[in-house]
Amino acid sequence: CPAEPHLDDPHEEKSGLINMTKIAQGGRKLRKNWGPAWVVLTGNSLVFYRERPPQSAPSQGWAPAGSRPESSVDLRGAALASGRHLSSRRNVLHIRTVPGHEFLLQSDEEPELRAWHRALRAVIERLDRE
Ligand code: I3S
Repeated sequence: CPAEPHLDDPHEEKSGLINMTKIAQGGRKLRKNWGPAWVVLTGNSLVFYRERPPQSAPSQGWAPAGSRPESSVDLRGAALASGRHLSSRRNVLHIRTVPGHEFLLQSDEEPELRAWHRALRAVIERLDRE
């Protein structure tokens, strides 16, 4: 639909393996559980997989057939901030979605975290303008 081009926009903006923990679900604080996740940023959401989907899997656009995401959040209206006050780890990014789901993303590689920050900010700002 040309009037609302990003309402359901599954094209991949960025993907990669990054350390992640969920810290809140619907506004309720959760115990941290850091671990690597394969994260896919699309035109309107952030999708988490337990591991990288097999490269050989026949692709349906960005979503490899047969792989099921562990979770997925809508980024419309989400807030993005440094997570340095929320963790002792370095290079931490804090994401809070409108329904109150909160995540930390972390990489030991600063440029990697900066790239995620930029890509997420671009998607969230674009959704804000729509
Ligand atoms: O923010 P917290 O609660 O100090 O986070 C640390 C704890 O979750 C700790 O687990 P337990 O309290 O369940 O043992 C984790 O092992 C740490 O990694 C958490 O802190 P960092 O600073 O790594 O985000």
